[in-house]
Amino acid sequence: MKKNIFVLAIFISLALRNAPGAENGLLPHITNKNLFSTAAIPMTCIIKDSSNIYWTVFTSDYLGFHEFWVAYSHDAVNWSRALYTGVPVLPSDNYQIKAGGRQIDFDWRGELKQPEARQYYRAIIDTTIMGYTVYKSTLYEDTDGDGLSDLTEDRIWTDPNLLDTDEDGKADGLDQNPLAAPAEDLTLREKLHKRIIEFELEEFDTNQLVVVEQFNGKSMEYEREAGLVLSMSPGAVDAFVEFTGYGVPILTCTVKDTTKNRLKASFQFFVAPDDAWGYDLVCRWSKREKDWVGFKVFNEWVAD
Ligand SMILES: [Ca+2]
Ligand SMILES: [Ca+2]
Repeated sequence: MKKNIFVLAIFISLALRNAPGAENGLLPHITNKNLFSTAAIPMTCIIKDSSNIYWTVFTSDYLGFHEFWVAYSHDAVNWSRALYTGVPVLPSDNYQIKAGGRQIDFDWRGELKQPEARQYYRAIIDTTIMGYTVYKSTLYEDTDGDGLSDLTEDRIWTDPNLLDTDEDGKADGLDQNPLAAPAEDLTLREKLHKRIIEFELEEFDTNQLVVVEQFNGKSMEYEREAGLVLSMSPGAVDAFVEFTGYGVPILTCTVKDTTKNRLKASFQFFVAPDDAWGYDLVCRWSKREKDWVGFKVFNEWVAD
């Protein structure tokens, strides 16, 4: 059970870990820190279109939800980068996927399994539709030339007309935190917020996009092994959930001062109202050890 492991783990890992330095130069197609690496494309299904171009179709929750992605090839050996389709994977027995000259059609066969629809929280999914058509041109369309298609930027709330949405010198397609520039002069409370969020991101074992709610109105980058992090103000988080529905993990960590130079943090991991957990902790900053010490975790809770 994650909860018990977590209590032990936070003591050990927070104590051992040094604050990591920001890592720049994230390259798409080479590392998996932002865009998919071609090497990581799973060849689960390969179809050929009328122009003899091969298409592989696979599913991923890289941009938050379980959706179809494609890549194409002229020889079925060397593949393009992964292209996001925005088509949700719905619970059905079979799909029929057809690559035409200009479009790719995704059709569900058989009844959608409504009881299983819980994992498809997306508000904008119309489950009465039995299929989607995606025009190939929309898969590549990248108005600002930052390496992310307009379709992708629509999903992750970056500006499709601006190469570098957060103006930190890293183009959106090379930026693991495309909505937040690195922050300087963090207060102790903000540093603890960042430390706890990064600890939880380390524990999170997929590359699914996560949203982090800004603390203290401070937009900041968070280090993570793989996958995007979207830093949003509390108001933007509400709007994001309203627009996309539930399903994308939202991490919140507020920090308050307590007596005796201690800080109290409250962490929350939210996916949906019935799928959330959190805890409080106290600790203090040791000037001598230049690290957080004396962790005490309490008030652990799980939504039911
Ligand atoms: Ca773009
Ligand atoms: Ca940027």
